[in-house]
Amino acid sequence: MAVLGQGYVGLPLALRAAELGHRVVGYDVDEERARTLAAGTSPLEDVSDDRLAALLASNGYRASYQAGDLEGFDVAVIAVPTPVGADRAPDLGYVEAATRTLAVHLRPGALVVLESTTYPGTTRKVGRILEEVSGLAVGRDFHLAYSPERIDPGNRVWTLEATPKLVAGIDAASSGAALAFYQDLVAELVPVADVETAELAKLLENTTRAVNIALVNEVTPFCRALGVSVWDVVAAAGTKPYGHLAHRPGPGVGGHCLPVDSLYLSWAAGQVSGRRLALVDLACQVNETMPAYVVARLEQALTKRGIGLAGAKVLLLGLAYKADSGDVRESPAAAVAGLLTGRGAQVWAADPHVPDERRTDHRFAGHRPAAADARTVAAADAVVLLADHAAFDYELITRNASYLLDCRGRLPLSERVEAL
Ligand code: SAJ
Repeated sequence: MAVLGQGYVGLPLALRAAELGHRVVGYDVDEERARTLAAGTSPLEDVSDDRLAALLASNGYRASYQAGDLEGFDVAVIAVPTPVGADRAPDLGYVEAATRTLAVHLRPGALVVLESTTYPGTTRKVGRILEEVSGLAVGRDFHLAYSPERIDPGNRVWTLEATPKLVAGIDAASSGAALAFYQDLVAELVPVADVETAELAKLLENTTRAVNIALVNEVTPFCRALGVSVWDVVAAAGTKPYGHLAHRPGPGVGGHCLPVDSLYLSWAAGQVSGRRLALVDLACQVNETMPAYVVARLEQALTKRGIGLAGAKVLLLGLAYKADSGDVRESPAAAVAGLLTGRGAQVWAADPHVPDERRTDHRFAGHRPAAADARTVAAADAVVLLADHAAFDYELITRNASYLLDCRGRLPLSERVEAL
């Protein structure tokens, strides 16, 4: 079988299938990634080198960037990125390219499954490309299904195997083939009526989360004006054992899931029904205002200390989009850094999970990499906690910071430590 895309979704799936006896080609267009994998080095914290090496040695798994290695696949899973373009509309470029590559090697009787998060209609579009390139007929000559990925990097409880998996075929035979493929890979399969339902369910899962986060983000300035801690309000509401799902404010909603999936959902609604989802678009806007709110709070605090934002030395802690991650995609830290340098602040940033070479967002351009050590913390006019990595020494930081704005509600408050 083949898995196209060897990232945080495709690689765990490929190795799991190999461990269950499939002979798997892990295909990636990134030659460097394919070579690294072939050499036994895992690019993922969730996949050990030992596990990879064992499957390479047993020939259960093979990494490749050569499309010819896809020849003769019986099952192929497409797990490539589905970002938004500069126009904030879905960009299916990776999906279409992977599909065209795969189609050349499509043979009768094969099963193709799309796992990438996408808008309703994409799986059928994949089917049309497969037909166009191969000359085969979807349904009649090959099976086609959709099964959205639910990989949560770093989650040791809800692993690939443990997380219920939605599966929908474009017809009954395709559903059957896909269910047969996944049944040994995951503990619980959830057959779904059709591919559009499965595509939409995945978008709804993540958009629900983004909208709920937007609600607590929107309530944050109100709590501040009221003179109450939004963190106390959230914690108190969170004690309700039914009908309430606690979410926490933050400096913004990053990652390649929530902000992107919300845009896919609203865009799709606009395309199909002529009307985007106003609530979802507003939630995205609210989440996108949080970096400016963080900077406004910082400016208030510095002004109170007789320090103007222009020229102020600000140390950012955590550039990743969330704690204990090294992923900076859509990270609100980039927006905060850009706003601060735009206002003339001198910005330092410490993030042990994000090496300098990954700070490529243009808004990081004006900042200086730093360590969260006592001297650096003490030298800053203000410290801002954006991603609350476990790796930070919070006792040292709070002891040495002249002012700290905690955007994650993690630290005890004092006259030098404030929270959103
Ligand atoms: N965030 C908040 N407040 C919250 C929760 C998250 O501000 O209460 C922020 C995070 O800091 C981050 C962004 O939202 O910037 C997204 O955080 P996330 O915890 O949702 O993490 P993701 O983006 O990795 O989301 C993934 C999703 N999983 C899949 O799509 C398979 C999401 O459905 C999961 O709920 C989430 O992981 C998870 O629970 O870890």
